[in-house]
Amino acid sequence: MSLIYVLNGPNLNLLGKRQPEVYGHETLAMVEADCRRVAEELGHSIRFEQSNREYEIIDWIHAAREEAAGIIINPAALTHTSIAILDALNAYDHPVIEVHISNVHKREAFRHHSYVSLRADGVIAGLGTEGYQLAIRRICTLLKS
Ligand code: CA2
Repeated sequence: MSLIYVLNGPNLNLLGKRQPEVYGHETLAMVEADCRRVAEELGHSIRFEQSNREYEIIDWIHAAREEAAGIIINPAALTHTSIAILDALNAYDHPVIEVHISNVHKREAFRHHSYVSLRADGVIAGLGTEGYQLAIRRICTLLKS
């Protein structure tokens, strides 16, 4: 059994509470429950975290170096700004999947660039919160091969 980290950036604690037309009706707690169920079905476990603080996300990526067989990350707005998160992920040796609930490419131009995509092994955008479950399935496939 491997541990997979699922990390979420700023404001994602508001999921399901505001802007359902963009981000859907599921809360982050529901996303966590879905991720846990899918990971357990596939014989793995998850650590699921959210923070509004960039340094905390960086600290979790550092902890993942020792503990996690893969990282799924929705860095939220830090996707478009954080070289520090990119640097932390570049020091991580296992699979990384970047997830966005909305289709960032259909939105404002400033959301079209992602620092994290320079490191990610795969990127999922616009599939709603289901993207998290698909990312877990993909990490599990990569762990088998
Ligand atoms: O589509 C995504 O998952 C994003 O990562 C979400 C970020 C946004 O800055 C990215 O460009 C795309 C925003 C997360 C804020 O989440 C909220 C959820 C509900 C209500 C308000 C904010």
